[in-house]
Amino acid sequence: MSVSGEQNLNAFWMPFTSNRSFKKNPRMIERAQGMYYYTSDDREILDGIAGLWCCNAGHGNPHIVEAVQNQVAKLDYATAFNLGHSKVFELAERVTDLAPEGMDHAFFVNSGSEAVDTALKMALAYHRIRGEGSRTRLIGRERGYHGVGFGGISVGGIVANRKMFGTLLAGVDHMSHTHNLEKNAFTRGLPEWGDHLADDLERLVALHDASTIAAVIVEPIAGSTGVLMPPKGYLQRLRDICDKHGILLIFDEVITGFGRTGKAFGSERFGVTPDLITMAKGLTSGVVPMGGVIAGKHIYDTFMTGPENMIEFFHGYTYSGHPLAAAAGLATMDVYHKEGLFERALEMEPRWGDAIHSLKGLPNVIDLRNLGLIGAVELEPIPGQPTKRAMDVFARCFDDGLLIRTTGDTIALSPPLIIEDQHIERIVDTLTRALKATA
Ligand code: PXG
Ligand code: PLP
Repeated sequence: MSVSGEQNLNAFWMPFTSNRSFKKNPRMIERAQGMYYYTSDDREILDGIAGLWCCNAGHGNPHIVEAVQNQVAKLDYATAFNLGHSKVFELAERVTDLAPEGMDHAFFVNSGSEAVDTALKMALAYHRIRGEGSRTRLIGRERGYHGVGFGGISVGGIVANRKMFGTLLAGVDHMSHTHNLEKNAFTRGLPEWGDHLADDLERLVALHDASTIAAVIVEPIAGSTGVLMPPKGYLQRLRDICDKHGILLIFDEVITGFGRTGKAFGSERFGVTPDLITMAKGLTSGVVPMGGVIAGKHIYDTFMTGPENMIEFFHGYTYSGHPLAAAAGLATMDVYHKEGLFERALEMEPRWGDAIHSLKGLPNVIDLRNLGLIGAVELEPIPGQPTKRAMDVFARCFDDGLLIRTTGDTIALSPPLIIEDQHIERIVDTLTRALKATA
């Protein structure tokens, strides 16, 4: 604090933020409860994005708060390298119970980015152990987001996240994305057109040869790049092509996990089982940082084949399986289960979809998309000023008591799964006012 009582914002270099604009006109959050944030001047802000796609159980859930408080007093830290504490083993069981059949093992990390790096390394090592060490190539997709580690930005497909950072990982290629407004605008749920886009993987197999490809990573629904729904049948077709060529399929479920689609994982919602699932965010409802990878039994068993006294996977983080994160994760699983939040998301989906699609016809709205408790409003960009229109709507909404997220000129919505009809109405009313005011 400065002598005048004004806080100095200069020292903190803010992530993914235009630091200079923010520091001229800061938006400071003081506390949160349930569906709401409260600003430092005590204005109530409806959280339309569950923090950042993570607070699926809402803010300040007393069961989760108490579990973390008790844990910090009892066991603050213990390494998971050659030591164990019971909660992390229990969490692995709870989480794999929610995963598709045969996905029986969970590895813990601290974020989605670390989860992605971990899954990519598991895929490479898996092939190497099986004597297929030539499979070193990793395939991502245009408009994919897989966090900000070097692995994640290499397989990711966002040019701004890549272009500043040199040559990235070698031996990565990308399939085409699936977003097509000419064919699919204003679709509810999954679009009909586009499952053949999975065949782009065959093009890469023809180019590189399957014997060089280790894994394909995709988000079941691409979140950060504007909420892009997989066309009907696309994910299954990708699975089939991977199987045909011995390529591992990784679903990055950092956003689609833990009820966002109305099921535990997008894999279940879409009926397609990958070899590896990455997770984070909703794993602890955002309360303590934690990510992880869920591996199929065939992956884990492949690693468990060398001499028994040897480390099987030379990988792990100081905070892998941190006691506070494990306690938060366990309490979060309790809340999801006791409050039936995944079922609730599925039950709310039709009303949520109606609300999103009621925005059709408002100024500059060129597409509306929804599934589970995810919604997207795509806006016509202002010519020569991409992202400005959406940022203007963001600023208006915030001043009017609603937090949304924008990416490019798309508004993304992903409320806590405890959302009620009155909150949905408020989201629609506030967005309507903002869209009209910024037209
Ligand atoms: N994979 C996916 C699919 C994600 O959505 C990550 C990996 C990385 O997770 P961490 O915990 O390292 O951030 C993410 C993160 C947005 C937005 O605006 C989304 C994310 C992060 C920041 C912003 O949609 N997702
Ligand atoms: N850098 C140094 C110097 C370290 O000693 C360690 C961990 O021991 C790391 C980086 C990695 O940190 P973390 O395990 O938290 O990812």
